[in-house]
Amino acid sequence: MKFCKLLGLSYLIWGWCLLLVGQQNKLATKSVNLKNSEFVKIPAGWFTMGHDQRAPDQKPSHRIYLEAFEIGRFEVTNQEYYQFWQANKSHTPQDFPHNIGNWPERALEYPNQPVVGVSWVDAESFANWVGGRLPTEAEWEKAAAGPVDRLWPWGNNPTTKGPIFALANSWNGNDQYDNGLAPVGSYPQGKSYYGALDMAGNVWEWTSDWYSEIYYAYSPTHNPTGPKKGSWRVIRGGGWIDNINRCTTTMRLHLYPKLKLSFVGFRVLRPLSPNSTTETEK
Ligand SMILES: [Ca+2]
Ligand SMILES: [Ca+2]
Repeated sequence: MKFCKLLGLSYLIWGWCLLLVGQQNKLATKSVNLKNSEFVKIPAGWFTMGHDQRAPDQKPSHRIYLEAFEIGRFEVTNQEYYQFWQANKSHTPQDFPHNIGNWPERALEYPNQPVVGVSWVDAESFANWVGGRLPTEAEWEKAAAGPVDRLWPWGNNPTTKGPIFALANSWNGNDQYDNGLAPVGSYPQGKSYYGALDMAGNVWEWTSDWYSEIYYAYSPTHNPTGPKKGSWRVIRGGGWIDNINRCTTTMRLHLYPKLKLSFVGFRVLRPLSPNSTTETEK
């Protein structure tokens, strides 16, 4: 626990150094083209959230029922965010001249890398602009772990050694993208039960929930949306700066929503009709 808090504090200090508070202007309503094929469907049904052998804020593991939804197969890319940024003239990502690059130059040079340096508000605004929203913690975890309770999106072993077997972009992962971002979808063998990619590693992903370390003790069983208020928003999945053991489906970290960091991005969720197929037991 102390180790986790220290890591969280170091992220926080680093984050404040990189902080940019964006101007929030009223957004245009034009939509960007996101293909249906870039979303994966998650049927309504139950899954197990949390993990009794991991950090205290992941306990207790508990059964959760979610209505059907679809979630981005990929993390939102520079190319997609660039359209939003151009249309709205606001929500400008942070510059990282020493590694990731400056905006918008990096969007044009690396269109398929995940957008980073975006605040929670930037992420939620983009998601709304394309007709969606950020996933809740529960939705994110179900999309990553599936109904089969995987600790990593692909299974219960962290990885197989060697670059051609890499399943995620993590720190010192021998995954061909050490110390930086990988284009989204670079590890197809690391896909989740439902087919979502990079749910472990590459970038941490904003969720819509406020953070509470004791939330799992009193969470509702159906469609939980997190505490009603808080100071930090939850990020999930680990990133390129994290060891693979931190890139699990149950790992929780929290950040001030205005922070714009080089290892935090997001993906978009869209609700599905209640008539969508219910999960069958597997
Ligand atoms: Ca790496
Ligand atoms: Ca990710």
